[in-house]
Amino acid sequence: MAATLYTYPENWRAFKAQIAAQYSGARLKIASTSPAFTFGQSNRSPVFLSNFPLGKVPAYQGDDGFCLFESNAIAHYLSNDALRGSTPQASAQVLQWVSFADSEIIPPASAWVFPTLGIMQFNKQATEQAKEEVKRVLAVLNQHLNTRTFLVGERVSLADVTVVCSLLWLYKQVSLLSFSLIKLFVSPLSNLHNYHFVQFLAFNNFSILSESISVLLFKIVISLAKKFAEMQPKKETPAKKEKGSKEGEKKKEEKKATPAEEEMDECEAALASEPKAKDPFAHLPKSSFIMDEFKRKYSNEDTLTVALPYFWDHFDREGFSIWHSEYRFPEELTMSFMSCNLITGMFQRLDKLRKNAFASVILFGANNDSCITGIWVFRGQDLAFTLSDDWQIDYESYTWRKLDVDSEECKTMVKEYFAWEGEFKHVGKPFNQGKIFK
Ligand SMILES: N[C@@H](CCC(=O)N[C@@H](CS)C(=O)NCC(=O)O)C(=O)O
Repeated sequence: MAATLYTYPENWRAFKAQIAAQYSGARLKIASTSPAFTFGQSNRSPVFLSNFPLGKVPAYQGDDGFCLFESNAIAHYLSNDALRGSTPQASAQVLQWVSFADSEIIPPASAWVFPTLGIMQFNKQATEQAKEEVKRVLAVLNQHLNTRTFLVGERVSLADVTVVCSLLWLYKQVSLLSFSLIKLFVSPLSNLHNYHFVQFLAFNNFSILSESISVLLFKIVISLAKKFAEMQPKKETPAKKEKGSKEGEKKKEEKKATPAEEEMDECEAALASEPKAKDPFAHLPKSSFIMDEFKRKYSNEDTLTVALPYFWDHFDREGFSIWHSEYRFPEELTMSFMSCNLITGMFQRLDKLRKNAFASVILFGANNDSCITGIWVFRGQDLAFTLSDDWQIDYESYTWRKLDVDSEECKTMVKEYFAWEGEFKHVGKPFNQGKIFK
């Protein structure tokens, strides 16, 4: 059976139905752009209104003529039993969370976000109240997820789909508001953050979404960081104070600034401006091994003849450690492009570790038969992930084994992973369609 879902592009309510259909295998055509459907026009036409009297989207029409409005009902209809909850208890719990999303998340989220879109008049007291309410509701979710992977039972259900979609909208909209949301949403609510945006959607990489949620989340965090950086009082540089007629030249000079400033990206800028953000490596004695210098060699020179000897000549075994990583759920690795997203997403999320870590990670194998393993060089003798909440997102999905830096095994692995060639005996698979990340 085929069917059409009328909506507008990127409608989070329609995502619920689209994701449910993707899970259950139901075929669904999306009519979201003209000439098939023009939101604001098509939904006001007599023919549309005769099927959907509210004139709202998403709206579902089966090829058999069956029509349905209300996004939750459409998502329910497109689901399979597993998504709906296969026991009376589970299906009631699914309904519980679907209702929770609609009546607990959406109203305060709307009260918070609508004024910023000009849809509602701004009222400071109402906004503050809405923020508190969102925070309270998300804390409930966070608590629930403390010991669970999914909202209901041990697998994805419509509860996850619905709650995630209602949050997706909130994340997207509020990302325009203020950096304080990073604190509100990302740090204290780490269970929620891990669960929703990384574990669930990112792992499943829904093709119906215009981009994977992990990328979206990354963009949101970046835009929050940017917003925050913009909000910070600008540092008055001497050059600026002397503002004279040669504006153009001055600007160029300012731009040169210090190498540190030059290399700062938005994330780092935000981090740098955070009140007293602690350097998690501050307790370690200074090391003679400069990661940046090694990385420069590695990027610019031949690996086997220059970068590798440089690495071992300069490696500081007291100040650094070497680890082998292996993805724990290879059976979940289906399409290799998804696995690539998983790895690049991880690297993006760990970007702040850039000056203290190096990794060469390889996706071995092909679609539906692959594994992800890698070699990591970390500052210190422990895994760095536990030093910051932000870094823990991916780390539990891997097994980590510290290598004896003097062992032959370590030497071989470092050589093979750095050079992306060799037998990779420990992988136990031919190194055929491997994809490499560093
Ligand atoms: N509760 C409904 C809400 C649907 C709804 O409000 N849709 C809006 C767009 S998000 C709409 O189509 N508005 C058009 C209109 O009011 O004319 C659902 O979840 O499907």
